[in-house]
Formats: sequence, C-alpha cells, structure tokens
Amino acid sequence: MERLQTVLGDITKQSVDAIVNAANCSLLGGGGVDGAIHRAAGPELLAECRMLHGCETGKAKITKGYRLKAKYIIHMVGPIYSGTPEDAVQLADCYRSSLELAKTYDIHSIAFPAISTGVYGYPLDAATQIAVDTVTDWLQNHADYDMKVIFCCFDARTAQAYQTKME
Ligand code: AR6
Repeated sequence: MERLQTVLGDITKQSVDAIVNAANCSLLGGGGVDGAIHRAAGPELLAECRMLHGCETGKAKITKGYRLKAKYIIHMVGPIYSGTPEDAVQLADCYRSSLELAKTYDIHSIAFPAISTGVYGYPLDAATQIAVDTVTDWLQNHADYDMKVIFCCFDARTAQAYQTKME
C-alpha cells in the first residue's frame, strides 16, 4: 500500500486515525481549516484546547477528535511566512513534531492540510516541497512503523502542487 497519498477534499471528512489542524499559537480556533475543524468536531474541542495553554510555532499538541471520524486531532502551528530561512526550519519542524506525536499515540494514518499556505502566506510551491521532503524522510527513517500519510488538499491548485512534487 502507498504510504504517501494526495487527496482533494475536506480534511474534516477524512477516515484516518488523526487529522492535523493548521492552528495558531493560542490553540483557541480561528479561520480556514482551523475554523472548519472546530465546527465539525463541536464545542468540546475548544474546551480541551483551553487546557493546553497554547503551543509554540514549529510544535504540535494533540486532542481527541470528538464528532469527527478521526479519533485524534493534532494541532500544529506553522510559521507565519516572513521570507527568512527560519520559515523553512519551523515548517519542517512542525511536520516532524506531528509525526512523532502521532507515533507516541499509536496513530497509523494521518491527514495533513497544506499548513501555512493560507492565511499565514507561505508560498505554495516552497511549502509543498518542504512538506513532501520532510514526510518522506520521516517515513524512510521509520520504515518499521506502519504509517499512512495523506496530504489533504482543499483546492485543485494545491493538489496539483503536491502531485508535481510527488512524481
Ligand atoms: N480541509 C482541508 N484543507 C482546508 C480546509 C478544509 N476543510 N479549509 C481550508 N483548507 P489556513 P494557515 C486549506 O489559512 O495558512 C487560522 O485562522 C486552505 O485552503 O487554514 O496555516 C489559524 O487559526 C489552505 O490550503 O492555515 C491560524 O491563525 C490550507 O488549508 C491561521 O489560520 C491552510 O490554510 C493559520 O494559517
């Protein structure tokens, strides 16, 4: 079975062990995919998020999935694009943090949105390259761990960018 896949769709509808949220440091919700996840999971999600006391950029925290099909939500905070070398370091860090956290929770399938490429302004092509390279490296370094990764793209342009990088 392919360990890495691109799908076009809504991440809140994915049948996976965990979906990843493009959160902000407060972890208290927002627009974009964050808003969609909070709406779909229901108000208990915000109650659990309040107890997490935020999250640093490049890191990730986990909650239950509540009304989602996914058992867990991994909230990862991508960088706000600044045009400095730090952006790429932080974006790669948050993909790695999410995968490490997933492994700790015995998660074997995970869907990522295109973190930082919406409100946070990261150029799509550069962010996609980092996402694909970082996840591919992690899967290679954990060849003995069964993990399926889905890049869940909300629009055709994003899906095209991922497909190009994965060819
Ligand atoms: N399923 C999958 N992808 C989605 C969905 C969905 N339901 N909805 C949007 N996207 P963004 P960021 C895509 O802006 O750039 C929030 O306010 C979207 O088309 O959600 O990391 C947070 O609270 C884009 O491709 O996240 C933060 O403050 C991708 O998800 C801030 O935005 C990411 O866009 C985070 O900004």
